[in-house]
Amino acid sequence: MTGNSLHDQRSAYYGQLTEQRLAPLWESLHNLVPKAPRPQAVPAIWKYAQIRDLVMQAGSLISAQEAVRRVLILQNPGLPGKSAITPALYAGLQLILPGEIAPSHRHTQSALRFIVEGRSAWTAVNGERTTMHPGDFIITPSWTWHDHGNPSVEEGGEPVVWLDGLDIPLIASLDAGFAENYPESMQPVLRPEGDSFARFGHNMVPVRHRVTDPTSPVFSYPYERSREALDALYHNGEPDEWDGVKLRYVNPTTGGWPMPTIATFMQFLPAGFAGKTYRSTDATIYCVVEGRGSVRIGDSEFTFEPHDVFVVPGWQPVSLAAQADSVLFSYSDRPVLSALNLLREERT
Ligand code: 1HN
Repeated sequence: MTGNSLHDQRSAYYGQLTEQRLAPLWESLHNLVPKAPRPQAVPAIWKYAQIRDLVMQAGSLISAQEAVRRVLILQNPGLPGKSAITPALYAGLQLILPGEIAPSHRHTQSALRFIVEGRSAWTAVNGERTTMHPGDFIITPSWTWHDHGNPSVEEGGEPVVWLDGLDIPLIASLDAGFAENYPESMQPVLRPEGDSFARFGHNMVPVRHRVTDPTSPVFSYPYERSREALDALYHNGEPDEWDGVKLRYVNPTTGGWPMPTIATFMQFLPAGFAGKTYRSTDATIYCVVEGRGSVRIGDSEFTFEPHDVFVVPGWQPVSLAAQADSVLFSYSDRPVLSALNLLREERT
C-alpha cells in the first residue's frame, strides 16, 4: 500500500468532489447514456386468482371514506417504493362496496378506470355520472372533479373492482402535482347519464363544438361497443401477425389519444394465435378481459386468464399467444414518447 496509487489519488479526489456536491461524469457516462434502453422496471404479472381475496379483505379493514381511495397498488419489483408499475405510470386495483362513496377531488394527474368486476358502481366526472360495467374504459382527465359511488345492496349494489391507471410517476418527475378536495363528498350532478356519449360517442359532434381541450369529451367507452368492433374486424379479415386485431381508443374531436399522457388499446387474439415478437419504447400495462393465453416478455413467460394484469417494460421483446379467443385491454405512455419524438418500434 503506497497510498499514492492512481486509484487512491482518485478516491481522495472524489471525496473532495462529494463535499462540494460535484461528481465526475466519466464514472457514470455509460450508465447515463446507454446504447439502448435498460429498463429498471421488470416484466411482472398479478394473477387475479391470487390477489382477489386480498382486494376483498381490504373492504372489511378500511372504509372507502377513511381510505379516500381503497386501492392496492401494483408495485413493479424493479421500482421498489416508487408506487410505479413503469417509470411513468401507476396501476392499482380499487374496491368500492355497496353504499360507499369515494369523495370528490381533483388533481393534475390523469386517470383511467378499467372495470374488472361488478356492475353497479358509478363514477362522476365534471357533473356527469356513468355506471360501470366490466370491460368499460372510463377516463378522469387532469384537474376534473371526480367521485365514485355504489348504491346500497337493497338498491342493487354489489362489490365493484376496477384497475386504476394514472401518470403519477411521470407527473412526480416533473414536480407538477397539484390536488384539491371538493367541499362536499359528492359533486352536483348537472347532466343526465349518457349525455356526453350522445354528443360525442356516435361519430358525430355538436355542430358548433370547438376543441379547446386535449382530453376526450367522451369519458366512458363502453365494452359492448369496443367488443363489437373487434368482433366485426376479426370476421372481416386476417388478424395482424403481431397484434391480432388491435384498436386504439380515440378522442373523437381530435383523433388523438383520449388523454395527453396515456394511450389505451383493446385487442382480440383468436384461439390458436401465436403472435410474432415486437418491441417498442413505450411501456405497457395489460389487463385481460376474456380468454386464456400466454405472453413472453424478454426472458419471462406468463400464462394469463381474465382479470390478470401484466406489465411489459419499454424496449422488452414481447409476443402474445392465445389458447382461447382472448380480449386484452392495455395502456401505455406512448403519447409522451411520441410527443418527444422518442417512440421507436421494431417488429421482427
Ligand atoms: C385517485 O384519485 C384515484 O380517483 C385512484 O379513484 C387512485 C392514486 C393516486 C392518486 C390519486 C381515484 C389514485 C388517485
